[in-house]
Amino acid sequence: MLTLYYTPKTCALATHITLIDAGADYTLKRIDFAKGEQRAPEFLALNPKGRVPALVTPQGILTETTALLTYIAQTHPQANLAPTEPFALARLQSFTAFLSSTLHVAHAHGPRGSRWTDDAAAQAALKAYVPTSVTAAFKLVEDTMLEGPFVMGDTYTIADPYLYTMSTWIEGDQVDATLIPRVMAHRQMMSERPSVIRALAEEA
Ligand SMILES: N[C@@H](CCC(=O)N[C@@H](CS)C(=O)NCC(=O)O)C(=O)O
Repeated sequence: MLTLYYTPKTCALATHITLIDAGADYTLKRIDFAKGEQRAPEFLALNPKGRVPALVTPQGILTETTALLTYIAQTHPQANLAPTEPFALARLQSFTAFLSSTLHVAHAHGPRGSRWTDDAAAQAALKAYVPTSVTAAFKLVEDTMLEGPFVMGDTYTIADPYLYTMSTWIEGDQVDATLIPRVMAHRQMMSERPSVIRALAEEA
């Protein structure tokens, strides 16, 4: 049994969808940001980073979406959610690492500027730049990474729920959707998948 700590409308959705895609045996624990539960002592004892997602496995707790997605794929090989051939797996990880380290970080400059500076004017500047920096990251995905119809081409992988999750933030980050039609088509396709519909219903 796996236990996913999540908060609705966050990057934890990617792991949640992947658990369903994998056919994993899982349970959910909701962390309420409005109540500051991510900084409560009980949660910090589990995940000192104070963030979601966190996944409790029989071997211990795992954090960082890229690690969680790979772990779920490799422990459920029958679901075929990640390649095993080294170059193909590295290409997949190159994509998920870009989402984690560039696109997600650009997004976080909006709601979480206090991670980088305590200067109110600097925080406002970081926030004001979000439409520019997040659009640039999505443009790179659109033009150079998304093979179509799935991220890695004809085969669905863990990259797909991860891109879908980030693409649900497009309107909030004031990204011009007309610049990224292939990303928007991928989002529409994903939103019709039973695993995505079920994950969203479980988080509602
Ligand atoms: N690099 C981490 C980022 C995790 C992260 O920043 N999660 C956000 C939600 S999308 C969070 O828990 N924020 C709570 C906070 O900053 O207080 C990952 O990819 O899992």
